[in-house]
Amino acid sequence: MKLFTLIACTFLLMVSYTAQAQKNLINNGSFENDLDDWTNSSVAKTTPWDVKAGKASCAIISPNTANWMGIEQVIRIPKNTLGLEFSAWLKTINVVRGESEWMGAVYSIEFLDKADKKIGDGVNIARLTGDNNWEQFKKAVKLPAGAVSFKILIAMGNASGTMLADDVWAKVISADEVAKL
Ligand SMILES: [Ca+2]
Repeated sequence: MKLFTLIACTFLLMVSYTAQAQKNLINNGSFENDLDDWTNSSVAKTTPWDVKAGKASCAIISPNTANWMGIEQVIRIPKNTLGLEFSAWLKTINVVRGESEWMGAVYSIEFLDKADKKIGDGVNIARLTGDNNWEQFKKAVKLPAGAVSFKILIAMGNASGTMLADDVWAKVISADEVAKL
């Protein structure tokens, strides 16, 4: 009986550890709650017509290449985190970028220090042009020194056309996974 209790407790601990590791740090990354928790959200809309999961996705429709039209979220990094994995499902329709190579339908991360200052150049996870069907873009990143939070950006960066996004995720990865990076 004692052994059974021990096994049951170990199992419960493992389940709760896994649940912790699998937690999405992004709020409303599914866009099921309209654009709640996203800043600068006036440049985007949620749509029920073309979704990856659930009942809604996020759409950014840009008429020309003159502006940066992006939504953002700043998230505090949990204590003792060594690395994070970012992912999102993206789709583009007829995206034409401006002159510079960094322009396009963009999914990027910036790490911020305790003064909310950007550390380094940021990490680009996807930069799309043209037509692309729903595809998941994923990148595991080792935390730079001094990073306290990260900013997630989904944007039509000086590009015209339509970008759709759904199931935006950021999760803590284990020391083993970070060692492999
Ligand atoms: Ca959704």
